[in-house]
Amino acid sequence: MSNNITGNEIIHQYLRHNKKFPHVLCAGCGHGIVLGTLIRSIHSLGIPKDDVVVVAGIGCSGRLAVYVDFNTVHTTHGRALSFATGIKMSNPKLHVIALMGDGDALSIGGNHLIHAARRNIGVTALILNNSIYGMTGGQSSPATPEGSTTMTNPYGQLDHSFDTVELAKGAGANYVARGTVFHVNRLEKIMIEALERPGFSVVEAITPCHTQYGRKNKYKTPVDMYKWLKSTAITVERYNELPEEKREGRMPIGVFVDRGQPGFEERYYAMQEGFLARPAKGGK
Ligand SMILES: Cc1ncc(C[n+]2csc(CCOP(=O)(O)OP(=O)(O)O)c2C)c(N)n1
Ligand code: SF4
Repeated sequence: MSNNITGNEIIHQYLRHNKKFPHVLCAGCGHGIVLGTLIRSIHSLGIPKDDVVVVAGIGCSGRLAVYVDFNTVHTTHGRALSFATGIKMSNPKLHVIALMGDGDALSIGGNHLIHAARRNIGVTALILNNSIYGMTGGQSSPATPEGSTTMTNPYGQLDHSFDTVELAKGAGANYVARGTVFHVNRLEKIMIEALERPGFSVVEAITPCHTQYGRKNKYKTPVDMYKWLKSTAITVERYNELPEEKREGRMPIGVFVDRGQPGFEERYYAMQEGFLARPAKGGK
């Protein structure tokens, strides 16, 4: 199916416009752009709406599930992947997307993330990384860059920050990619691949939170934040060619892992079939 879908068609086909609008996102927030790429990816793959489940945690990012006309669950903070795992196991034909903020996925839900990756459950984890806890007022998250000013670290964040890609790679995710909301077409391409792949896919979408992060740091306006994404992001291929000293301050984007291994649910049901095919004890 073509992904030439107009804004008007998106509104009528994919959004619950009569229930949940106007939306809660600040002007300049990147979360809506991520949602747009997700909707267009699903549309261009021709996945029926009834076969899609968006499972979100709590946060500004978590609110996105409320707006879309798929099967949706707005779950508890940090537990989107537990719900998503149960849904995928009970009906493997569904496309299950766990939509989480960086606080949701890497802090309170960090343990679930590494074990979902280790297990390689067939879920797409979409992590909206805005470097901060947006909804609750700008506390530091594990993705807040070291040295940044936040509500809880007014003199600068002392902890090192997690690199989501390295974490997902190390834990064994099947497909790992990073994009930004400035590079929308590239992000959409990544999203399409992630939805098509078996096993556990992790897509980190870098999205600006001007309200809680940018204003306390060097990015006074939303435009400053988008300029920052434009100047910082570089394809992983180009990044790998750079000498070590030139990598400082650059953020590689693109696909980092693409293993194509079967998901946990596939292996589980294959094992079950194997058991069922065995002759009953005492039988001939
Ligand atoms: C168990 C639990 N702990 C804490 C909270 C409070 N809480 C709600 S949203 C949130 C942080 C959201 O940050 P993030 O996940 O990064 O998403 P964002 O709002 O930035 O999109 C927190 C701590 C909660 N709702 N439930
Ligand atoms: S607080 Fe930040 S993450 Fe939340 S809606 Fe506003 S800009 Fe977006």
